Amino acid sequence: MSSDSMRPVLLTGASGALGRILAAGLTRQGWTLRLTDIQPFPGPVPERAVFEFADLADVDGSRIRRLADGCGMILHFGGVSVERPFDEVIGPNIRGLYNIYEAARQTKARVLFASSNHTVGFHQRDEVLDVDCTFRPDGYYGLSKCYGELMGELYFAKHGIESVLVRIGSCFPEPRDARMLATWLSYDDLTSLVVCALKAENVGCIKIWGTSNNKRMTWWEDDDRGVIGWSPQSTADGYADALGGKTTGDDVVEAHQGGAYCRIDYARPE
Ligand code: 15L
Repeated sequence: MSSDSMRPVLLTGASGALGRILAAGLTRQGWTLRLTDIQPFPGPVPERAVFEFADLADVDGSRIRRLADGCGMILHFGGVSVERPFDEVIGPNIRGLYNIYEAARQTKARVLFASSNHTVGFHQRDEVLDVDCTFRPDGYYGLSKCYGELMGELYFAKHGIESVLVRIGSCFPEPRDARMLATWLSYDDLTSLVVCALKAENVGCIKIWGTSNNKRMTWWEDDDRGVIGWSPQSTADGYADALGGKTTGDDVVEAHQGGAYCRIDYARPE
């Protein structure tokens, strides 16, 4: 069942970079949002939105459940969003995921889970992957995103809770280096993806590569975007001349899709 624009949508991680883009973009398009984060919302809360603090890692997940009550969909952008030590990741990204999916189960909401390319970061850059490729996380953060995707699959198989699992590449205003010629996702394409996920009927549990229409460098193909009718309009291709040479010179970083995340604590003997 699609989420109608009369029902509120819960957005976690609302105070983060992508949360703020979505809060602004979705309310402009007429969606009513419940925003939540452990950090205060920077700047004025948009019209058609309310903000409430919540800690995803709370052992008692009742606050998230209350926030999700009556929502058609949970856009889950909260949690640790970069590589961090295990003890920092476990609360928000492991316990937090459980709280989100329990809230979805009890309220029958669809989940859009902001997963990451770091679920597959240790694949080589000369591979072209489809969404059912082997997980190769490049750190504890990427590993927590694998867990999130599997949580989505569990809750669909066992409870029929629908999920749109989006493996986001690099979502920034513009691509910043040669790697992002493959991984870039524009803010407009992110917003249109979320709107497609909100409007689609019966999605099941699907996986989508969250990148713009980058053709000059492509590592990822064959996903489920057709199920929600998403077609990204931006492309990093026009940045190829400016950024093609912007590499690090580090063998481990440049060999792998996850880039710099692969290098963190890397100790494998060559
Ligand atoms: C991510 O998953 C991060 O959230 C983001 O900050 C970037 O590092 C991005 O991946 C990337 O791989 O460029």
